[in-house]
Amino acid sequence: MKRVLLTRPLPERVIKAARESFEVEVRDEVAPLKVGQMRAALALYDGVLPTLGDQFSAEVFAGNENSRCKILANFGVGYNHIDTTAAAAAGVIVTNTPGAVTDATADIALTLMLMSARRAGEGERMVRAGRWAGWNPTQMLGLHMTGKTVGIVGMGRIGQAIARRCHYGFDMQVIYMNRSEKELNFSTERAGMEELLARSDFVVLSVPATPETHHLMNAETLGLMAPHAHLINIARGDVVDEAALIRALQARQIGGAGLDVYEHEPKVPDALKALDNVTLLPHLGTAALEVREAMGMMAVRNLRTFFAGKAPPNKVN
Ligand code: 8YV
Repeated sequence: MKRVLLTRPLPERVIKAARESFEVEVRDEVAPLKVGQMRAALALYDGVLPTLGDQFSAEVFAGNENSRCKILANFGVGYNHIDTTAAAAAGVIVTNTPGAVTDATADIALTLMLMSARRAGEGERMVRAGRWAGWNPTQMLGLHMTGKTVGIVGMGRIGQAIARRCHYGFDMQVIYMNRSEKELNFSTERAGMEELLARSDFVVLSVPATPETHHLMNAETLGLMAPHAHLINIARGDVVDEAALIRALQARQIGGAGLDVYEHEPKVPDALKALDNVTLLPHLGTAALEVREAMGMMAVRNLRTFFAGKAPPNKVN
């Protein structure tokens, strides 16, 4: 039987499914693996099911060209924590879990759009602190979302799911930026970054973290957003220059921001926490049991297919 390591305690159903096919070890810790532990994992297991935070960098693969482990079946769609080129060079294939995460992540984007536009976090803090003195007609006025324009940066599966929710649920106009044209069942407009930023009431980031998308939102691009517009990031922290965003929020240069991801997770700068015009979530994108189960089952399927000698369905390198 192949030996497989699950680097975190995953839902029971996933562990059970993995145990049906493999000799499984479940690491009972929530902290990410350290370099030495990743190197040991490559030597001791035939396959590893890593998660966000396990930084499989080039250093981990260096000198591991003949490692026992031949597959990293990542739990999640984003795999920027794995150096897939170094993995390939070491003879390790990498798979991910597209599809399983789509709806839940799109739901969190909409949650952040509404929370940011309608000042929900700020209002909740006010009630909890006993600072609410009663209703008045001009109190805590936010931005009305229905009928507005959303600019979606990255029109992959998640971007399209966000577009559908904005169109069907909120009657919004959808502009998007993407390498290729996407056909949806309703009218959308493909635009360049400058135009998208200037025209959008909401800018939603749903691109993978790559060298090209690193700090895509920076002092200059934030400066192109409308002063009432909200920036939503459900992608990866790297896509936004956090220091520039803090300055833009402090100066009230944009309407607000809703973040599920951060540049140095789980560190969230105090300057960001001190601001009222930003909604901060702890990377909740896929945090629902059935979603995490579906992600895990997909990763297990990738492992099973690979060990059956076939190409796994979600190979990325
Ligand atoms: C996951 C995510 O929770 O799928 C992704 O890329 O960002 C998340 O929502 C995480 O990756 C789990 O490893």
